[in-house]
Amino acid sequence: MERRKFISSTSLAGLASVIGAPIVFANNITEDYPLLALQDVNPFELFKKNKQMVVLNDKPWNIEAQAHLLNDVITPNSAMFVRNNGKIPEKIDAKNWKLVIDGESVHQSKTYSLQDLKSQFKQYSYQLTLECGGNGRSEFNPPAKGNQWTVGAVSCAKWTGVRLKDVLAAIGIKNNAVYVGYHAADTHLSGDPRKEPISRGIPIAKALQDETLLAFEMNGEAIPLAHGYPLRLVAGGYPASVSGKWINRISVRDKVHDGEKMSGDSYRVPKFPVAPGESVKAEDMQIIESMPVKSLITYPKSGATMKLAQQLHINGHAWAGELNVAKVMYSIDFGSTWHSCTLKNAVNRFAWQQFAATIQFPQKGYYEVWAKAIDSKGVAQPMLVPGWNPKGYLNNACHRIAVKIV
Ligand SMILES: Nc1nc2c(c(=O)[nH]1)N[C@H]1C(S)=C(S)[C@@H](COP(=O)(O)O)O[C@H]1N2
Ligand SMILES: [Mo]
Repeated sequence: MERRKFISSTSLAGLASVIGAPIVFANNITEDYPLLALQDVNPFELFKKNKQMVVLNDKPWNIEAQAHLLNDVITPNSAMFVRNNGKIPEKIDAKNWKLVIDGESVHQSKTYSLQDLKSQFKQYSYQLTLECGGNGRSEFNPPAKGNQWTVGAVSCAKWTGVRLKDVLAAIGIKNNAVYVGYHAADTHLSGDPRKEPISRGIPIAKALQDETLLAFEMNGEAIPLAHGYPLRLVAGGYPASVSGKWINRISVRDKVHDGEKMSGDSYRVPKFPVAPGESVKAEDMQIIESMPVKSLITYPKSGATMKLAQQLHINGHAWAGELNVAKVMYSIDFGSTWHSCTLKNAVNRFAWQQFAATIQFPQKGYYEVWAKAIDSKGVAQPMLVPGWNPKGYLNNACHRIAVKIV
C-alpha cells in the first residue's frame, strides 16, 4: 500500500496564510486533499480587492480595475489589477526563500536568501508604472485571443527592494551579458511541473537601471500574495510581463532570454503596420520594450451628471513607458478642439504623472470628455485604436468618459 503523504509544516503555514486561519485538524488530511476553502473562493476577499474590480478569468485569476478606482496617485492593493499566467504558488516559505543568480554570463552562480538581500544591499523605493501589454485588447477588431482587458490593467504602486544592478555587481557579470531572464514559483495550469507558466526578462541595460528592483515590499508592506510575495522583479515602463512575480531565479544570459512567452507572438508586435487579421511571419515580429504614451481619466467616473452652473473638475494619470509625458490635452467636442490640462512631474522616472483641468460646458446636454497625452518626443496618443496586431497589444487610444449636463 502506498504511504499517505501528510502536509508538511511549511506547507501548512503557507496554506494557513492563503485561507486566513490555521487548519486545526491538518494531521487528519493528506497533501492532495482538496480543501473547499481553496476551491470556491471569493476573489475580492481572497485578494483584498475593491468589489468593483472586474474578474476576467478565474483559471488563472485575471482581474482588472475600472478607471475611477485608479484615482489615487499611489495605487493601493485594492485597485491593482491581477494578471496571472499560471497558478499562484500556494506554499510560500519566505524564511527559506532562495533567489539563485545564474546564467552563461555570470562567473559563478550565487544564492541569496531574502535576509541576505535585505542586509547586504542598500534599499530603495520607487513608484513604478506597470501596464500589461494587453491592456486595451478588448477594442481590437478582429478580436485578439486572451483576456479582454479594457482600461484597467495598469498600476503605479510604490515598490521597495534592492537594485538588481547592485546584486549583479556583487556577483560580477561578464561583458557578453545581453539579457536577464526570470524564473518563478507559480505553476503551469496543466499541473506539469516541468512547464513554466511564464519566464520573461529584460535587456541588460534595463536590468542595470537604478529603478529596476528586486522588490520585497509594495506600498510599505510585504508584497501581497497575488502580486509576487515574497520577491518580485520590478522594471517600470516596460510591459508588466517582464516584472516577474514570486521569483526564485534570475539568469544572466549571453543571448535574448528564451524562456516561456519570449517567442512566437507573445509580447511581440509586427515591426511594421499590418492589415487587421493578417498573419505575420515570426521574423517580422519584435519584442515590446518601452510602452507607448497613454492616459486615463480617473475622476469623475464615466456617466457623471452635473449642473450647468457647476464647473467640472477632471483628473487622471498619464505615462509614456521610459519617456516623460510632456503635455496632456482634453476635448469636449469629439476631438475638434483641444485644451491644456495642468500636468505634474513624475516623482521618479517611470512613475505616472497627474493631470487635471476644470471644464465649463457651454450648454445642457450630453458630452464626452477625451484626454490625450503627448510624450517628450512629441508623440501623441491616437484617437482611434492604433495598429492591429495578432495578440492585441499596445492599444493606447485616448480614454474618454461620458458626462451629462442638466
Ligand atoms: N511569475 C509570474 N510573473 C508574472 C506573471 C505571471 O503569470 N507569473 N504575469 C506577468 C504579467 S503578463 C503581468 S501584466 C504582470 C501583472 O502584475 P500584477 O498581477 O501584480 O498586476 O505580472 C507579470 N509577472
Ligand atoms: Mo501582462
